Amino acid sequence: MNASTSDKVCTALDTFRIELPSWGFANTGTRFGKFIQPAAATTTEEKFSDAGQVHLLTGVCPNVALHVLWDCPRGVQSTDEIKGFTDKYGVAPGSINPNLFQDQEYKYGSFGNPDPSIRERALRHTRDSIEIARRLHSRDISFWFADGSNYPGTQNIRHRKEWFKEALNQSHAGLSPDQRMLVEYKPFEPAFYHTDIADWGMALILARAAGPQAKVLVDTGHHYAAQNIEQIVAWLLSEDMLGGFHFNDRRYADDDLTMGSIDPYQVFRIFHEIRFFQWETGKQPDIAYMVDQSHNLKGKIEAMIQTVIMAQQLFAKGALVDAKKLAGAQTNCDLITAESLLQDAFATDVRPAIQDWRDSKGLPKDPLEAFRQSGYLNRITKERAAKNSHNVSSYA
Ligand code: RM4
Ligand code: MN
Ligand code: MN
Repeated sequence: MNASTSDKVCTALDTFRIELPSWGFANTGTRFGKFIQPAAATTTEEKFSDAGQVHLLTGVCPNVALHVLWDCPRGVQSTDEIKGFTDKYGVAPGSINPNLFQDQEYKYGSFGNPDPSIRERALRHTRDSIEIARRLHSRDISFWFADGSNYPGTQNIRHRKEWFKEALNQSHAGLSPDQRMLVEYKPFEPAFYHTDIADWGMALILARAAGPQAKVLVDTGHHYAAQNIEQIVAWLLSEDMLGGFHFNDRRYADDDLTMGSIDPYQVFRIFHEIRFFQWETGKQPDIAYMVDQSHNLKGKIEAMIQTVIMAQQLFAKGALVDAKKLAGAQTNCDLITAESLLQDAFATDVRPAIQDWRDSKGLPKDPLEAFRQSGYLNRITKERAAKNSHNVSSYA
């Protein structure tokens, strides 16, 4: 690798940060069961502690996303305790995720529920979540809705859409000027006939209706197989409506596997579209990069470190595409040249340059090995094992 290539990698990495999900450190499973890990985090404090380790060793994960029902058991009152974790563990609260799917009341939906009193309850939870975000100095409130129906004819799709518009608009009214609202979409699960916000077009319409501080969140696992995700990204960028990502990989559905484990080229193409947009327009879109994964079988902290390493590699490769040459090749319809520019960047081994970058920041060259050497896992396994043997987390 020549010096200018490694410069490009380093400059790109300087700008790259990725937020970790608190729930990625907790015991999770499938609808068939959970395999309990003795070292899994069961309290919010333990989640901060584990995320702090990932940040300590990678240097690029200063924030932890929180799920209100799982991480703020006392609602707004929980913020006093959580505030103290930032200094203690070196990571600050990131996006706040209202939980509008777990309570019994939400059986037929939250903002899309035909019962106005349940919609009102969902709105109250949303307002509390915005207040939690304000107290924790979190900018983004990130909405994912499980709303939908399982059988044809059982719900009025148009009415539900209007209820969503109304409630998201009312939620938006409660934001502080510096806060944002991210609207996530997902085609199916848990609803298997219709989902109220099933795709990026629906999320876009609802985000626009909500107000100027609302943007769309792309969870890479929330698409039908073979859907062109980078095209969605390109469209959202050009509409100034891309707010952030939930990264994970999948083979079949919303599998929540490790980023880049199945199709790293997909993530590369997403990063490339973002870089290309920046190069062409000179704009710096405000995009929150976040992980949304559930490590059922892998060790949770190791899986998270592995994810961050992969994210950095793919982001760095995305920065190696020669945008000027690519623009020329596209204009001339020089197909092989254009495609090769992407393929060559993707094929570049950026790992040595990333190691140098880590070294220059005083970070371990191999964060995974450093974690294994640190003794942290042994310590928490001893501390948490007895408690975890009978503790089953609430997350699916
Ligand atoms: C959903 C969606 C949300 C996440 C929940 C746990 O499928 O991806 O972002 O918060 O799962
Ligand atoms: Mn998600
Ligand atoms: Mn998901």
